[in-house]
Amino acid sequence: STTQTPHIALFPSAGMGHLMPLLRLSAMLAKRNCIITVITAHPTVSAAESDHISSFLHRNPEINHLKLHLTRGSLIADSAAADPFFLQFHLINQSIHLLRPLLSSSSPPFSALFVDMFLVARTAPIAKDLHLPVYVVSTTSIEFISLMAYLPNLQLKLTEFNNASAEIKIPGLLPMAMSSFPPAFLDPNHLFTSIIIMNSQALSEAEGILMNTFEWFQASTLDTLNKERVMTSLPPILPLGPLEPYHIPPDGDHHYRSWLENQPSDSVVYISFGSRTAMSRDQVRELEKGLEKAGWRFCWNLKTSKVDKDDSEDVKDILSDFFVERTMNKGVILRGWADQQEILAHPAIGGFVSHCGWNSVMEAAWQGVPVLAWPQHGDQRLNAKVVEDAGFGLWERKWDWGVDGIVKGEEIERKIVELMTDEKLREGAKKVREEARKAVESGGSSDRVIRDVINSLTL
Ligand code: BUP
Repeated sequence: STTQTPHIALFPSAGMGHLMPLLRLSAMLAKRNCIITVITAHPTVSAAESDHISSFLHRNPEINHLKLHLTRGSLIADSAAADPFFLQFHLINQSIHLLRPLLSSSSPPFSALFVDMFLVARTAPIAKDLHLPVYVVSTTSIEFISLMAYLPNLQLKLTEFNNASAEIKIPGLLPMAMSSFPPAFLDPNHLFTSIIIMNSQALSEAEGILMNTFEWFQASTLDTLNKERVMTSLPPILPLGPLEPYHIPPDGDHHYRSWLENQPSDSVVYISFGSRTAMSRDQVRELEKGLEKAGWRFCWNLKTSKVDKDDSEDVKDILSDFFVERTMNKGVILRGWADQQEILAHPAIGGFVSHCGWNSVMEAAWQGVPVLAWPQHGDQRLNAKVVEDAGFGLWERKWDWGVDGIVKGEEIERKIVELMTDEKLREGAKKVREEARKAVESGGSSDRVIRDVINSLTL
């Protein structure tokens, strides 16, 4: 057989947490001489997504782009109330027949489809029909993918488990507390749950799951799942992370960059709850108190709505006057999109208060920044556990998901001080960084996985 350059179609779903990892993977594959076409659904939910797609393509002119124009078909009954990102997953799936012409008319022809985990069920049959191998791109942890894959089995017995202290045993993983599950999983009619159930059953259609993690980071879990094949519904898990971050210079005035330049090393706490978590006003007040009392410098990525287009309020209307006055020289507040990986890479950053979206976890690992885990929803509790187990994070379980209501300023103060002063944690984070870099360098475990995947497409 002749060796040829593979042409790979990458198809992300909705939200920055799904878009960024697929674009990172696209850039990595393009560097390794694959021909890359990114397929994106339009219109996007957030301005961050459309802006980012444009800048990314502008900076990577060798990457091709195809648009899938969503048809506003039949909306589901409670669409007004539904999470706009879940609704978008649903809309993309409804318009999925538009994918076939995009996949079949390309020149050179495609060699494979790499698709987001939330789109595999509807795209795999199309790809198979066109004789294209499918790889799933995971945007979450192994733990959450495994839970997804196992969810159809659990659904049958959910009433039995309807008890927060119960533990669930998923083959190949340590027992998980029922409280780690997204509460939506208890409701099979929830849009998020139904999307996950549909896609989890199709995971086995894929040649493998490309996972943003690395061998050293989760060695024993990978071993059990891949070697002992305890979960038949999962194809091989292919750890090729941390996905290499790229830098896109932000437009406009970003005073945080010059501010960071003037701070001593390891002196600043970076706070972010990701691209789609809006914090309540009461919780913002307590976080203000905690930050002020803790006394460390801070860089706070503040979001007050789920979709960025709605983030129109002025910082002055969100934060209290007292806080702004008293901490003026101590910190910066970020509004709008910032380059998080660039912030985490800055030597001034000494700790990260994070919701533990999986991309954020991997970025913290890549940069060796200790994490204070404060999961909010979805996969984040399971991710927080991974951070804690890997020895570079603290996790106060009773804070999660408002279990005890609003977390008080004094508690936040105590944990931030711990985060910034715990030497063991800092050492742990350095070690994780070191191993992460080893994994992606030439001959490292993740480098070998990428090579193998590319090779499998050139034969
Ligand atoms: Br906010 C923000 N700049 O201002 P996660 C986020 N990011 O670069 P999420 C920025 O978006 P899901 C900002 O570095 C990460 O790569 C951040 O993904 C970047 O959380 C990504 O961390 C966010 O996985 O997504 O957004 O909650 O819901 O899919 O977990």
